[in-house]
Amino acid sequence: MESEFKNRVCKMSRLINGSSPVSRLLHSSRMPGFILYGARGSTNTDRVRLTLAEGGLSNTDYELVLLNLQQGEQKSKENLARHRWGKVPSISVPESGFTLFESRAICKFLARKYSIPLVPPESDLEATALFDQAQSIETSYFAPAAGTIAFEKFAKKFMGLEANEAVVSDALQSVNSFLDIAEGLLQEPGRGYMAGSQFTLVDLFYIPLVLRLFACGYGDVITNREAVNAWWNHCISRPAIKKLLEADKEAMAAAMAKR
Ligand SMILES: N[C@@H](CCC(=O)N[C@@H](CS)C(=O)NCC(=O)O)C(=O)O
Repeated sequence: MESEFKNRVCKMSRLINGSSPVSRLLHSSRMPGFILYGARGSTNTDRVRLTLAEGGLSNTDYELVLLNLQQGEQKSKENLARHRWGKVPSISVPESGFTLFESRAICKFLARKYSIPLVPPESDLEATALFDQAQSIETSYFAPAAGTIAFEKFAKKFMGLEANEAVVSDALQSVNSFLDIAEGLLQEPGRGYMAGSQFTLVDLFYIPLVLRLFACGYGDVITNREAVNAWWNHCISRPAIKKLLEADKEAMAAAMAKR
């Protein structure tokens, strides 16, 4: 445990010596060292990685442990101790023994821990309530339908299974209805983002599943709507997000070339 922690301390040193706001925070606070347990190609893991990228932390600054979902490593005794439902992602903080699962809860925890300015201050009751409302909208009305499409058209391919087109069609209808409402919302004066006038974690929460919609050939649900398309372009033009997505694309291309 001690050498594991020292290892992470070394990994963190580059960040501590840097000059970003996060670097300065780490310099003046206790060593954070945490492990993110995730999986390659997991949209829920990517939600956390995007949050860390926005905070200026890279995967050389924290430890990313990849579990092989095809081999069922998420159902191992060790992972079930961290995540009772046997899924990814989860995080653990070796220093304190603290563990946490559910991607959105992890993102919020990390944003607050590292002062990543993507959540409203809890002292601002109304901004926090609007943020919570926007998050609930994403989780309740968007993610289940978009996740169904991602599962049917993307994940099933890797499992050697056929997509159920009737299920896809229903889910696509739900995504379209959702985006019609989002289009109106984003057109409200002074809006532009899902929780208000500024980019927050809620916007970031959409990114992995919207990318899946594009990957499955349904990008027009975004590009056909003016305000939704503008919102999406703002989200993916953010330097940290752009950099991570480009790196992921290159890594994916390299992995495919090796096959
Ligand atoms: N609501 C959870 C969903 C977690 C989830 O479904 N993770 C998927 C990977 S994206 C998983 O672990 N699937 C494997 C399994 O269910 O066995 C979150 O936001 O973290």
